[in-house]
Amino acid sequence: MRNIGLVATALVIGCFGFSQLSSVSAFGSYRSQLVTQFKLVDARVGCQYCHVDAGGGAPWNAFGQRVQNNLSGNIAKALYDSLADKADSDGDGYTDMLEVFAGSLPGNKDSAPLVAVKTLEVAFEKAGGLEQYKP
Ligand SMILES: [Ca+2]
Repeated sequence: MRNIGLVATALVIGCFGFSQLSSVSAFGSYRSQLVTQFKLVDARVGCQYCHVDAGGGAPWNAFGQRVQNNLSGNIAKALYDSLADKADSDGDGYTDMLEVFAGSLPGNKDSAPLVAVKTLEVAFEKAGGLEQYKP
């Protein structure tokens, strides 16, 4: 009897572990797409690019909410559409596309580019503008 209980417990833990792994993998693929599509430095991109907490999960920051609102099954399109909105999600004076280009966080008002908006806009357009982030 005791062995049956152990086997059942192992199965429950195994299934739970598997579902957690699947969940992590899905979010990991979103992160990979973000890093690749936005030409970011992989090691510098944490969960707080889109989430409020460093560990991810709910809640999402203003930029993460924008991506969620644009998500209809295709993360690459949702990421592009979020920049094409030309919004300043965190209200720090820089549009999300300029923040992505500069390497600051588009959903965190405490993270902003160190150069003036006009200077950054010129460099952004010279580098290819919004088209450089098209999937
Ligand atoms: Ca910001």
